[in-house]
Amino acid sequence: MNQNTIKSVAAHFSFSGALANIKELTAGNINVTYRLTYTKDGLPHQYIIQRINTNAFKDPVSLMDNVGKVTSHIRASYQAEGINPDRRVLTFVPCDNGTLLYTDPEGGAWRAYHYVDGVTAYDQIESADLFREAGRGFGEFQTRLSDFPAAELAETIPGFHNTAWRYGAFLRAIEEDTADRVASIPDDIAFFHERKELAHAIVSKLGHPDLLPLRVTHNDTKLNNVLIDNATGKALCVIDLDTVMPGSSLYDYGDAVRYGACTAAEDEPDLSKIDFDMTLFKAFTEGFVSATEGKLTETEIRLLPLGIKVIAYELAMRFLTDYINGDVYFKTNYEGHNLVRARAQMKLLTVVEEKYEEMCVFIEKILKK
Ligand code: GN1
Ligand code: MG
Repeated sequence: MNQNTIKSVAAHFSFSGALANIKELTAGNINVTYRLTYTKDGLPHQYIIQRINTNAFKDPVSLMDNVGKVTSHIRASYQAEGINPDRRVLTFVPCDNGTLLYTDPEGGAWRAYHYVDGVTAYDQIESADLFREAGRGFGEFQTRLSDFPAAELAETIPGFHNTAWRYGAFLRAIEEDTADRVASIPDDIAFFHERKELAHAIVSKLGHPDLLPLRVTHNDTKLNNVLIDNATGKALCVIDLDTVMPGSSLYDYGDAVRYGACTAAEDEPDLSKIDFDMTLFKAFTEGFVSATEGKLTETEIRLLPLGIKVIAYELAMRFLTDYINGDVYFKTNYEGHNLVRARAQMKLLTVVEEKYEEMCVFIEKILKK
């Protein structure tokens, strides 16, 4: 996107000082993100400005409404404990229409927030202590929103973690075969049919208050969505709140472990590098369970490992569905990128299946403590 476009969008937000620098940040798969540096009285002020992908998020107004409500709730909960919330929750910047959303003349939807300094969003983690912290961070997010009325939140992407619905979308993509790719991937497709019971394993139980209650969930708990304080190594702030919706805690837990305990990148083409690190699994689980103490039901805790399986299945299937559809949803960097991503997640799922019993044994130990 050209710099003048960014400048003209930025002019609609109440940023402090004069714009000095624009840098694109390329980590996300969905939105387009820039870091803006302003200077005022010789001091830098940094902001993030993002164009919301309205192909993925059809209703940016409701999305920003969710984000506003959730961040206010979390901010108030820190203030009530006398904790400064500035680095614990994102602070959004209003634009000149008084809301958190600016719509440009072409219909592009933009929002902005204060950049949190002195933190790292890790793409990969090797230290168990850091991953334990990430578990605490996402667990704390769950806990701080446990008294938020889930029904007040809009579903920003309907059916987002409804794995059964995702399986239906996969079947439709195969049926339509718009990009003419189905014939070349029979084994990949069979992989999902063979495990079709996973599509229903969580959704069929969700909504029962004593078993799997409906909760306010983040729904995109990749490691790089929790900011870790460089000075203390502690989890500070959960970011990327676009998919905060009512959902199951198992998906939040499962997605974080799927991503963080994998020994390779999410799109690693060399499948031999993909393994699942049990030490990291244990560390995250300890952090998450301790930060949600008293909030999760025994059934939820017992089913945490199922969350890892189901989310790996779901994401692998989403990548493959997008490949079949001709790469219309996820940003891709090269031809076949979605197929590589799908195969990496499929390999990860097979490893998770092998280690599943061991994970369940660990959970039983935690429950007995
Ligand atoms: C997308 O853009 P990013 O990285 O925050 C996707 C997630 C996937 C993830 C896989 C709205 O998230 O569901 O798990 O890619 N977000 C959306 O990397 O579809
Ligand atoms: Mg995201």
